[in-house]
Amino acid sequence: MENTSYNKPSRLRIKLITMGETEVGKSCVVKRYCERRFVHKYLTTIGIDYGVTKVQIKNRDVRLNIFDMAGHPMFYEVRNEFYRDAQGALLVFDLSRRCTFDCLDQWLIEMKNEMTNTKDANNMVVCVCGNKVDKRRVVNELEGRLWADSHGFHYFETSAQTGEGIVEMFNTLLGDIVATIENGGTKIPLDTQLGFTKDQVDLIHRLKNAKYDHEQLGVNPNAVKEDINKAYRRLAVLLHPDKNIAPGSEEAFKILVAARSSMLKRCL
Ligand SMILES: Nc1nc2c(ncn2[C@@H]2O[C@H](COP(=O)(O)OP(=O)(O)OP(=O)(O)O)[C@@H](O)[C@H]2O)c(=O)[nH]1
Ligand SMILES: [Mg+2]
Repeated sequence: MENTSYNKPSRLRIKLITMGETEVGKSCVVKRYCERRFVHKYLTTIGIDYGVTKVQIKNRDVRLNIFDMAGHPMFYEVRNEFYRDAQGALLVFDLSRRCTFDCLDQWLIEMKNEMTNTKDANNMVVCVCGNKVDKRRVVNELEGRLWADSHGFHYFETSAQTGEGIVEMFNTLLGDIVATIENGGTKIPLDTQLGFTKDQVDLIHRLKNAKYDHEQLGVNPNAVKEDINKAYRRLAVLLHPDKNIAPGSEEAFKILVAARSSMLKRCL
């Protein structure tokens, strides 16, 4: 029999869900994309909000079904049924509230528990959305990107209030879902390597924030010349400009050099 769904680029149906703590702005992000407007007044989602919209992605007509979940724990029993068969998810946190970022792991656990088919869970396209970028942030972009990157997810920073980043995020998410469908349902792994590792970022953070030179170098306060130089060489490799393009690495390298000099001076 002729495979009409392949010959004729028929209308696709996509199921998208939103996840994330209550009040992070999930409903507002969806509204901004679908209706191009913003609602200041907070109206918590009761269980689930369903919406459908038609979009064009990669020259294909797409019927987009959005299941906007309530983030509050009391609605768990209602929302848990809607994970099944979802092809994509917006995992939203509020850049101005750290606890909503710290909870992202919990949302992944809930998603994996509810998506009984592991294959579906692994092929789900996920966009991590740091929302409320218009407010004073407490989670920095690097932390967000690293978390998303380590899970093979996209990362976007958005504001449902101003509209910043919203269209780009949906275009990327939906484009990837369509690509997954066209690939027979298997997600194409993301090439989201940041070009640096968590160890490198942690080192930059330590060098900038540690109070004493020995803490910066990660050695004993009474370390001998040999240990100081050994620690220095190991860390210098991690910060080498050819190997580390993480933001702040140049400044961190200068701090490292200064820490080594001051410790060596005390050894004389
Ligand atoms: N400043 C600012 N406020 C926002 C933004 N997005 C949402 N809000 C506000 O945050 C509050 C919560 O937004 P909702 O979209 O209802 O949050 P939700 O994540 O859907 O919450 P639940 O349905 O309870 O899970 C509302 O008062 C919004 O006006 C944003 O980008 N910037
Ligand atoms: Mg909501």
